[in-house]
Amino acid sequence: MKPKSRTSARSADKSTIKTGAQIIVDTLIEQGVDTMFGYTGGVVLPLFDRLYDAPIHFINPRHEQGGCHMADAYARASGKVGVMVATSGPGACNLVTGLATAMMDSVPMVALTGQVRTELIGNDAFQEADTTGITRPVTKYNCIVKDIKDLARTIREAFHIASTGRPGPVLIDLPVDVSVAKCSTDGTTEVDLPGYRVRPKGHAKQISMAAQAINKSEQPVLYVGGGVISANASEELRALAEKAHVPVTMTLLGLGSYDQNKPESLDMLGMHGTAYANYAVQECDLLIAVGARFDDRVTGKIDTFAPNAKIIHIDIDPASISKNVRVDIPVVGDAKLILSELVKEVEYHQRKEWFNKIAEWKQKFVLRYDESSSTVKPQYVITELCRQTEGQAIVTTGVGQNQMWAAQFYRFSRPRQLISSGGLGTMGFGLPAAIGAQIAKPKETVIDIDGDHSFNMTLTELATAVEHELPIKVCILNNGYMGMVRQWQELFYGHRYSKTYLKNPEYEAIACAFGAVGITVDKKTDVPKAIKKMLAEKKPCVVDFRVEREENVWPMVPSGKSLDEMDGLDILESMA
Ligand SMILES: Cc1ncc(C[n+]2csc(CCOP(=O)(O)OP(=O)(O)O)c2C)c(N)n1
Ligand SMILES: [Mg+2]
Repeated sequence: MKPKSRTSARSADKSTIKTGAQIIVDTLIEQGVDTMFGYTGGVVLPLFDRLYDAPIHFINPRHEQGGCHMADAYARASGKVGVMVATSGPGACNLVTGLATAMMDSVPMVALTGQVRTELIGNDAFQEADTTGITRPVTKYNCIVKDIKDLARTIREAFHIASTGRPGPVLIDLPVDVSVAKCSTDGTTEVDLPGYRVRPKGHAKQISMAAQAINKSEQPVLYVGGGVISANASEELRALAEKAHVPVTMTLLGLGSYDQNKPESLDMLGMHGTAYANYAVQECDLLIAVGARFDDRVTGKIDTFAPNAKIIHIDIDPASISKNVRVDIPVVGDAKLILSELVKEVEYHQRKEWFNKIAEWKQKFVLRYDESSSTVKPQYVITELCRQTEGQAIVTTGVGQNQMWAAQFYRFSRPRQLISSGGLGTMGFGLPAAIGAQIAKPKETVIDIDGDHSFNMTLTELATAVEHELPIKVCILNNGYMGMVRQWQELFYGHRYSKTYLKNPEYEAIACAFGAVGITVDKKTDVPKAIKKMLAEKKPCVVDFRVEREENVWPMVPSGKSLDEMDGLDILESMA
C-alpha cells in the first residue's frame, strides 16, 4: 500500500528549474549520499550524465547483483543507507537477488531503476520489465514516479522508509521522460507520511513487566539478533547483560552485538550453534529475545523450542511478534531505547547454579576440530585468521559450511564486524560484500571467508576490487564441493553426492588475470605464512586454501529436530 504523503508548503523564492536527473542527484546529496553503486544503460543515461561530475564516489560493479550486495554490505558496515542504481529491464531484474537478500536481513537500501518512457509502459518496449511488480515482494516499499513534481519527495520518503522502523530496501522506478522533464523545486525537505508511523518508544508498562520477569527469573537467557546491531544497541545490551547478570546467545546476524570474549557469551545458537547455547535455551525459564525473529534455523522444532520458558520479545516490527513462537511479554519499539529503560529497572542476581551449569556445558562442549590432522582443516584456517588479525577484521562470508565455520571459529567482539547473508543465504554474497564493506571502512582489514562455489558465482567482481585498489582479502575454503549440500547428502541421502561436485578453476591464476594477488595453500604448515603475506598485501588478494574435502560442520540440529537433539557431539568430544 502506498503511504500517503504530505509535504510542507513551498516557498516560491527558493524555487529553481531543474531536470528530473538533476533533482535525483541533488536529493541524493541532500540525503547525505556520498557513495553509491550502479551500472549504466539506455534509460538511465540522463541520470548518469548528471553523475559525471557530481560529488559522489561512484562504484561500478561488473554485474548489478554484485552492485546490490556491495550497497547492502556498505549499509551493514557503515549504518548508512546503501544506494544502487540500475537500468531498466535486465539491469533491474539483476537486482532481485540483492534486494531479497537485503529484505530478509532488514538492511536499509535505496535502489533506483530506470524505466522506459511513461507512454511506452505496457507496450513490451525495448528493455521494459514490470520492475515494481517483480520487486514488490522483495522490497519494504516500492513505487514508480510518473510525474516529475513527485520526484524529490518520493526519494526523501524512500530514504525515510528504508532507514526507520524495521529497515529494508526501497526501490524507485524512474521512467526516462521524468528524468529529462523540467520542473521548479521548492526547497522543501520534510517528510510527512501519516500512513507510516514508527513508534520507537516502548510501552512503559510492558517494559516494567519485562524487568519484573527478569528479576524473578532463575535461569534467564538473552537471545539476540541482527536488530540489536541495526538499532546500534550493543552498549545497552552489554549494560543489561552485566547489570542483570544474564548469559547472551546470538543469531548469525546478531554475532558481534555482544563481545564473544566476555564470560556471559554463549556464542551462536541454532542449527550449527554451540551445544551450550542450545542447551541453555532449552533449559531456560525466561528467554529475552531482542531484535530477533525466531527463524527456523534458530528454533529447530517449534513445538519443543524453549519448552520451560516465558518469552519476552523486544522488536521494532509488531508483525514479527508471536509470528513463529507465542510470546508472553511483547515490547514493541526501538531496542536501544527499550534496553536502556530496562537497564534502570533490573537488579543484579548471582544465579550461581545457572552459571555453574552453563560453565559445565561450555567446558564439555567446546567447539573443536581435529588439530592433529595433517590436512588443511577449514576451522584451522579461520582460527589462524582470527589469531593473526587479533579478532579485529571485518568478515564477510559465502554461504554453506564456510559461513558456519566463520561464525563458529572467528571471535567477534563488536557490532558490524560480521557481514553475512543470513535470511536468504545467498551464495555469491561474500566478495561483493567485502568490496562494499571495504569502501565503507577503508582503514579496516576486510576478509571474505568464502566457499569455492559461492565465490564462483560473483568472482567477476574481482575486477571492481582491482579497479578501486581495495586491499580486500578473499580466503576460499576450497573443498571442491558444495560442501554444505554434500554434508546433507552424506548424512541424509546415503552418501549419494548428486551434482555437488563441479570442476573449479585455478583461483590463483584467476586472481592474477584480474590483476589481484593469488596464493595457493595445500600444506597445513604453509597456512600461517600465507595468511601473513595476505594481510600485508595492498592489492586485493585471493588465497585458495585446499582444505579437507569431506569435513563436516558440527554440531548439527537436523531439520525438524529440537535444539537439544544435536548430532556430532560425540565426534567433538572424541577430539578432546
Ligand atoms: C544462490 C544460491 N544457490 C544455491 C544455494 C543452495 N546452497 C546452499 S549451500 C550450497 C553449497 C555452497 O558451496 P560452497 O560455496 O563451496 O560452500 P561450502 O559449503 O563448500 O563451504 C548451496 C548450493 C544457495 N544458498 N544460494
Ligand atoms: Mg565448497
